[in-house]
Amino acid sequence: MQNQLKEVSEAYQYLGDIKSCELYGNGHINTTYLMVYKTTTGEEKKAILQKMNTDIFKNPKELMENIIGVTSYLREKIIERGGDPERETLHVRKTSSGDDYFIDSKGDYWRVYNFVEGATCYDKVETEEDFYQSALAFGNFQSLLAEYKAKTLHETIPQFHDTRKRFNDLKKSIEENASGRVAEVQEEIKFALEREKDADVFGTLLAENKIPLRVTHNDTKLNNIMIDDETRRGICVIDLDTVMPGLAMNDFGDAIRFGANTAMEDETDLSKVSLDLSLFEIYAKGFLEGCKGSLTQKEIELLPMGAKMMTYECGMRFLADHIDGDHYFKIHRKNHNLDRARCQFALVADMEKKWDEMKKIIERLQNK
Ligand code: ADP
Ligand code: GN1
Ligand code: MG
Repeated sequence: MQNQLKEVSEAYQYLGDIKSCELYGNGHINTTYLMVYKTTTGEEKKAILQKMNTDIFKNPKELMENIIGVTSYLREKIIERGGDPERETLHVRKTSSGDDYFIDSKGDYWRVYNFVEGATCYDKVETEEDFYQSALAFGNFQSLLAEYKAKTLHETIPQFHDTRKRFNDLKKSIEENASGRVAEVQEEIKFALEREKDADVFGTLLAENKIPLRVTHNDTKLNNIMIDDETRRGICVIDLDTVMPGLAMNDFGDAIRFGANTAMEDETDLSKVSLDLSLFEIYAKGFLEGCKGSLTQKEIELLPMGAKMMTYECGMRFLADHIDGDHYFKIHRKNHNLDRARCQFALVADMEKKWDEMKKIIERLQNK
């Protein structure tokens, strides 16, 4: 690994003298490093170095084309509005030879981003205001990209939020039972299979043209947004690997799944897991404001379903990965994916209990 990092740092040597490169952040997919370097003028600077996960993103060239396209577009919009593009969007740093990424001698793909200074990614909501600001920012991200040419975007992970596909994938994992764990997770399997009809809700509405495809982020958890340490605004949306055509309700829903849970995503004490209705309302308000009136009545009405759908889908993905033997999400302890799946399903169950209240909150906001 040291040799590999040395080779990569040489590819970016023009940035300056690399002082350190340490693992960083809590993402489940890429391998992220904080790189500290000294510029030729002696200034100490930071950058984010990432080894892209090419098992998951099978076409890193297309993935980087998406990211360059989206970040260049956002950059112009931010400049038009008098903002600071270095802090308000990701910016891919080129290699010494002018490429957007580096392929090392092992065939691994690397990229470097500007480090967003003076801002923090949170793994748990600390204040309601922060959560509201993150909702505004994710809503705004969607409205900023409303006119982006969706056709130019590659599908970086096919059928990423096709819940029916995720359901079928889970069934396949159960049949294959690669890790021999199926017998131990019967209760979780039952929970997922019992809700099969939910898996088709959005797919059916899409097929009937009742909801639109938009350019969405598709991975809107709280630690994919940077909150400015001073202004407390959601300053920069990060983790753009899954920006592609998707559903507004899913961007809303994934943020609720992660941020409006009273517990962490991998909490093992399920009595701590529940939907915080007050956070649900605050996020819905911020998201609608950020989307600036662009959502249809149907989309707004379906926001509670987005929250339930993303939680159910994510639970199935964690469970399938546990059954497969933990190849997709990074794990940090035994049964980590199972703990995550249980937690998602406990949250789904709580949403089902609070369903009428969730719907009433959205109706109230809709009629304001
Ligand atoms: P993953 O796909 O694995 O989730 P991310 O792109 O979300 O990877 O990065 C993982 C973490 O690294 C983020 O949650 C954040 O804490 C940190 N991070 C990523 N990009 C930046 C950046 N440009 N500036 C500061 N921190 C960043
Ligand atoms: C992954 O990359 P990260 O950690 O921000 C995953 C999301 C899941 C999330 C669950 C590309 O997000 O879809 O909702 O974990 N990203 C990918 O925490 O699969
Ligand atoms: Mg991330």
